[in-house]
Amino acid sequence: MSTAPPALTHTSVVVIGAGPAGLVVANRLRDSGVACVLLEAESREFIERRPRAGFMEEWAVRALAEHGLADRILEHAITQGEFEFRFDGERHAVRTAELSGRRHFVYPQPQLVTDLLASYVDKGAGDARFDVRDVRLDGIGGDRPVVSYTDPLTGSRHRIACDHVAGCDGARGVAQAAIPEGGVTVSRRDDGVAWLALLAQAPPSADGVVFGIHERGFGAHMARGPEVTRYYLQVPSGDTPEDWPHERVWHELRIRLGAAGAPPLTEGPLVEKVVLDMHNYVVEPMSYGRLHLAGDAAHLIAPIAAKGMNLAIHDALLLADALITDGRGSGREGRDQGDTGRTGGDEGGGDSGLAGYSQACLRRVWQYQEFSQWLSEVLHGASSGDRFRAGTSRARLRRLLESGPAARAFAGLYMGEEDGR
Ligand code: RFL
Repeated sequence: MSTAPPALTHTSVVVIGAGPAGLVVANRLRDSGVACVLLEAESREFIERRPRAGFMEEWAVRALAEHGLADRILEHAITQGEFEFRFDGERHAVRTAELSGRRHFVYPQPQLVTDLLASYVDKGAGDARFDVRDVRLDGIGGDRPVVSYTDPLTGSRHRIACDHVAGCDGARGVAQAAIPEGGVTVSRRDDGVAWLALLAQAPPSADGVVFGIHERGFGAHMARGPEVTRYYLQVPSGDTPEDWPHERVWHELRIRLGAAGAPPLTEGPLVEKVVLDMHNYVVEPMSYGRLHLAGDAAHLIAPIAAKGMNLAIHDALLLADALITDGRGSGREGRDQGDTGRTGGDEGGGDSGLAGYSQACLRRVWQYQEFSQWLSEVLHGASSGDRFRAGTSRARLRRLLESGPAARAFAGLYMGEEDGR
């Protein structure tokens, strides 16, 4: 990368955000010869360490593998095919692999980001710019958008004209906010609870996932690796991590995850402690003019059913395909010189791939949002303080433990269907 690029450069696609969504889009475009520039607000070192998701659905791993992006996952990830509910002091195994024919891959998100960066930047010599400041989008409703940013080293402003912008900058990015009032509809739902998300430097105390359902609140255990375990504790909205010192966390986890015959929890230092407000939103449509949102920028889903990263990958694969088709259709493959751009400013993308992008993603998005809401009620009903909700959520739980068809339907959704049903 030149240290002094001209004031206005041109590319086919500017990808904003180097999370799973942006990195999958950038890798696919680079591999298909579509010119793109990837802009990331944080440093490479930071995003390679930021802890988040851990579960990948099998279809997502297979889809990445088809594009040569899953070698390390297939080599290193462990797979899981069952989990446990604990309530009333008893343990109930749910054999999700047996019920659905699919497994979860346990692969930490920072590791996936590291792999995708290595593939795009180191192996593919893709154009990625880190630590960029004040990213701005202009002209997204027209046919030649411009993305500008400030270079952190020189302080100078750069402008990139492009055919399309992939807005992959997560829930707090600038892409969604750049859409003018009324351009899209945002539907929101607040689960009304908060979770304390914890990473413990301690070996797992069970083989995989344990969901503890308790009238004091929900608690969870998720094996992440031989020395690291993720835990969650439902906490009152408004609580801060400081309200939850080490002793209080472990005391509460022991109560909520306790059951006859369960091995004791192995304690360890809490290396991450964040409070998550469990809320959800969906932006419809996911495209506005030449801006196409993907991942958390387009839809946030509380990590109740571990769906967010999987949806981000799904969007990214579809968006990349549509952008590649668009690039081929208009003969712009590999173009890095500007022209006057297309005419006709096709709102939402005039080409069939891009025109269908939003609808193709939203089907899976709404399926996963619905499943997450359903599971949220199962997990939080007991502690709602409402006897009626506690009763109905217990009935849901019993049904899925006692009825074969209900268990199979649940496992299919929990593990993620190939076609997003
Ligand atoms: P990301 O990962 O947030 O990446 C967005 C990137 O954009 C950058 N950015 C900007 N760049 C340039 N200019 C700007 N103005 C920018 N503003 C932001 C950010 O620095 C970042 O690098 O979004 P993406 O790619 O859409 O991926 C979404 C996933 O990260 C998210 O859905 C998951 O982490 C959710 N999630 C889980 N999903 C799963 O599928 N399985 C899980 O097991 C799972 N566990 C979790 C989770 C999320 C969690 N938290 C922290 C909310 C567990 C937790 C605790």
